[in-house]
Amino acid sequence: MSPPSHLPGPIEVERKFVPGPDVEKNLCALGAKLLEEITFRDSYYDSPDLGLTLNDMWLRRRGDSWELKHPPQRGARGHKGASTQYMELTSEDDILCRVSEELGVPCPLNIESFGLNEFATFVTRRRRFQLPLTENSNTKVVVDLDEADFGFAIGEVEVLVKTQEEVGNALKKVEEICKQLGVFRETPVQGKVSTFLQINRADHYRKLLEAHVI
Ligand code: V4E
Repeated sequence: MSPPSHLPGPIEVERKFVPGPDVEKNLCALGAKLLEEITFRDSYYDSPDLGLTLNDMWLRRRGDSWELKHPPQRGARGHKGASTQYMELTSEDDILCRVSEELGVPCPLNIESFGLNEFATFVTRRRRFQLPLTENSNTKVVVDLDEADFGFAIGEVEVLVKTQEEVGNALKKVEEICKQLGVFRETPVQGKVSTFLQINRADHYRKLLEAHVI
């Protein structure tokens, strides 16, 4: 048997949900604890020909930090059914390398030098809950309840794993928690960025739909 393939960063396995009126009561019933309440601005960037997002690469500035979300396997999409799996790079050097590779340009000294355009910017108020570990499962599960400043609310259940081999179990876990919270749906739920684009940048949104990125 081949050894597990270790990756440079964790894989975020997530499932989004529409937060109904009972979600907080159900979180409480499952023993969830409020970990933090934070507010942050995300600004997303792409090249003029949309060379990042059309390949499912999401470069953002969250507060003062750069972050890049991309599918764990090259050429693949990060969404499978209604769940998603993305790796997140937070080191500026790693982001520079990955973005320059994707855009087919030499690696500049800093991200600003790519000359990218901001295509979405919004503020999110996030309440993050953590579910207790149980006797049967020591998987850490986090639930975020987000409210964006353009009048959009979304929830997500998230498990972080280190290897591709762990993704299958993580997918089962997020589904199970969505069911326990009474928010499970078979069909994908659109997130903040997609909704922002649908409202504000219909052309970009249409291109992403046509490329099966969203
Ligand atoms: C990956 C992605 C986008 C980037 C934003 O990712 P998202 O998880 O929606 O944002 P957020 O604020 O919850 O990030 P976190 O704090 O958890 O790191 S925009 C579109 N995608 C692709 C995508 C997709 N195709 N389908 C679904 C259901 N979600 C995202």
